[in-house]
Parts: sequence; C-alpha cells; structure tokens
Amino acid sequence: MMREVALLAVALCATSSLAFLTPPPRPVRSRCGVRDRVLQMSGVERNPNFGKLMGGYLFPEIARRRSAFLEANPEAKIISLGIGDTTQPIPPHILSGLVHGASKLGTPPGYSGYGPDQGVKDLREKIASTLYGNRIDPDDVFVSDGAKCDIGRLQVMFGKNVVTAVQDPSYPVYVDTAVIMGQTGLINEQSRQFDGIVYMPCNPGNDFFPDLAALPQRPDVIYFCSPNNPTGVAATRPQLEALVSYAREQGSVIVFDAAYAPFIRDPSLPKSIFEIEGALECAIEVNSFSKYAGFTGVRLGWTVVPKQLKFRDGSSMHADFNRMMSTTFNGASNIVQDGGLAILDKEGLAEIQTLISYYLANAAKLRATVEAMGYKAYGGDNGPYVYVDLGGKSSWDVFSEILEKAQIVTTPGAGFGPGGEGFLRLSAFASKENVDEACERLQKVMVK
Ligand code: PL4
Repeated sequence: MMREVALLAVALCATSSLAFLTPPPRPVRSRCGVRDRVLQMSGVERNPNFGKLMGGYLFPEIARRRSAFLEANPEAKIISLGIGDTTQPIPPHILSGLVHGASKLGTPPGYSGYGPDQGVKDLREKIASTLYGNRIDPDDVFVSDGAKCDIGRLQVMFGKNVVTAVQDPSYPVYVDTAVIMGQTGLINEQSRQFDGIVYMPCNPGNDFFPDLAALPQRPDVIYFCSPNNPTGVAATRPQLEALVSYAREQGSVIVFDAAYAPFIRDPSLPKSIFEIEGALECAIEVNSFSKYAGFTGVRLGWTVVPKQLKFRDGSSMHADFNRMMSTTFNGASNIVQDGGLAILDKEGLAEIQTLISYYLANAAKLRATVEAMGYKAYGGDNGPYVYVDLGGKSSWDVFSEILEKAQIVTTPGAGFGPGGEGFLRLSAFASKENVDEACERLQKVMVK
C-alpha cells in the first residue's frame, strides 16, 4: 500500500510538471506540495532598465567567446591580452601585510570583527598622506572593496534624475550603471548611444580630450578616467584644469577614475584630480589597489568624497555617500586592509614600482610591435593599455580574426562605446613570456 501511494505521488508530480510547461503567471502550489521553481514565473516585475542594456556586460562576453573558442579548439594555446587582470604574484612585503592581517585574527588581542564602514583610520590617513600629500582630509576617504563597486554605489547615490556624461570610449561600467539606474532612454540603433547620456568623443583627432564647449547638454555627473581605459592615454594638466573649470562653471560633479594613476611615468601628468586647483569643490575620485599591487582578486579600493561638495539644495554629498556606505557596505575586509597598509609602506611602494615597470615594459613591446607593422597606436607609456587604430576595420571582426588565427584574446574598442569602434585594446597585464609570444603571433596575422 505504501509503495502504491509513493508511486501515485511520483506520477502526480510528473503530471504536474508537464502541466507547467506553459507557465502560469503566478507561482502555484503543485499537487505534490512542492513549488516547481524552474518552470514558474514569479509575480515580481522586472526592472525595465535591464531590458535597455544591449546584450551582456562586455567582459563576461569576451570570456564567453574565449571559452567557446577553446571548446571548439581544445588544443589552442590561448594568450590573453584581453581583460585587464593582473598576472604577477603579490610581492613579499605586501604579502606579509596580508599574512599579518590574517594571523592576528587567531589571537585574542589581534582579533577584530566588523570594522568601521568607511575603513580603518590608519589606512584612511595613510592614503591621504602617502598618495595625496595631505591635499585631502582622511575623513573624506572611504575605503572599499574596489573602484567598480564604488562606481555602482555612486550611481545609486546620484539616483535616476541626473544627466551622466562619459568619455567615448570609456570603461563600460559608467554607462551600464547609468542605464540600470534609469537615467537613460533606449539605445539608438544607429548611433549606438543611449538617449540621455552625454557622450564626449575622445580620439586621436582631439588628443583624447573632449571639446567641452561643444557638448549638447549640461551634464550633472562627468565620469572621467585618466589614464584612460581603453585608450591608455593620460590627460595633461591643462586638460584637467579645463575639465575642472568647466565643471565649476556648469555646477557639474566630476567622478574621476584614477584606477591606473600609478602607471603614470611622465612627471608633468597629474595622478589625481585633486592636484588641480578647485577640484575639492567639484570632484570625487574613485581609486583602487587592484592594478598595481595585484589586488584584482584581493579587492581593495577607495573613494574620496570631499566635504566641500554639495547638492543643488545645499545638502552634503559626503553625508549621503557616508549613508550609502553605512547602509549597504560593512567595511573592507580587515585582512585586506592590512595588505593596503603594507602597500603604502616604503617597501611596498618600491615593490609596486617594480610591478608597474614590468607591465609597462610589456606595453612598450606591444606598441612597438604593432607600430612596426604600420598601425597607429596610442597609450602604453603612462597606462597599461595599448590602443590600436585598425584603419577602419570592425573591432569585433578583428577580435575574432586574431582569436581564430593567433589564439590571442584582445578587447574590441566597440565594447567601450561607439567611439571605440575601429580600435583594438591590448592589455599589458600578461607575463613577459606571453607578451613576447603574442608579439610573434600578431606579426603573422596583423600584417597590413
Ligand atoms: C573586468 C577604469 C578592467 N571584471 O578592481 P576594481 O573594481 O578596483 O577596478 C575596476 C576598474 C575600475 N575602473 C576602471 C577599470 O578599467 C577597472 C577594471 N577594468 C578592464 O579590463 O577594463 C577589468 C575588467 C572586471 C570589471 O568589470 O571591472
């Protein structure tokens, strides 16, 4: 009898799952009393802004294409010059900071639980003094789990009623988060621009700096990255002075992404927007230890929101960002913050210079290789990316050709906005051996 009941239950379950092949609009309890979560729709309305985004996020898409190629060609020896992810080990002094941070958690006096949402005082002070020469107040530093996460938090803080401006091309997170927040309309299929975003063209014709006087609309928030991703070009002091002056005139706020600042080797180029007079009244800076301390997986960054910054109604941006952090973030990992303190020691700073020199040597080799083949190339001297002009070719086509013929992953410029079409980004975050090999392979497939 028990066996019959069990069989009946299984049969009912099977029938009920068949019945759900055409899913009902609301979750319904099956006769087995178990919800069939796979086939049912919830009653939750989708955030319509996600429907505006075109396809997936750029970098998972690159990873997907790489995996698909590898699946079809399991013997392929792929070299990645694509996603800007560090490859070299964390140097000893910086590593000892992480080890120290972890070990002290095993001792009663060294143990700590939740820390301050804004980061430990020592690290905020050390960032302000070592990296900003005390130009900023340590209280204005918010230590975080990385620049990308902070860009998302800033977008939530600004909300949906602001007009965002971006360099075109730029790191896709600025535009995608603006879309998700509801700041934009739909994408224009022809121009590949989102309605509501102010695109600031940056290309060789304007020395990669936008004509601010020609912008079609006054932006509220200007995302500006220097050294830029993907072009690898760093803005000059006069250019940043013009940007600050424009923002002050227009009452706009600059979100300055300085994630690659330590790659700047030319002493005349500013590493922070706060080197520019007047920036404390109109700029926020997002920053990160990811790219030069090998912390892409460790996760540690910071954002500087000066107390001087005010919204139109006179309220404080610093107070709102603080509210944002304390409501949605529980502080960066205590272990990792010890790693950050070690980066800013004399020994740590020397170690990162060695790492940066290593990646910049790769960049120089990549740039020289493509230039020797007759391509115009930019960046790579004060930033870790080389930006190659493809002479009118489609960047996704060249991406696919290089993947198929040379088994090298690159990043198509079009992924960074319509202004990036016709360009290819090569990342220098690879081992020297891989860069040497990649240059040999590129010489065979990119011949003009
Ligand atoms: C792939 C201008 C890379 N999954 O590590 P974070 O969060 O402190 O910094 C991220 C970041 C911030 N600002 C700029 C950047 O270029 C990046 C990282 N960009 C790239 O190849 O363009 C890594 C991309 C990663 C991502 O989506 O960020």
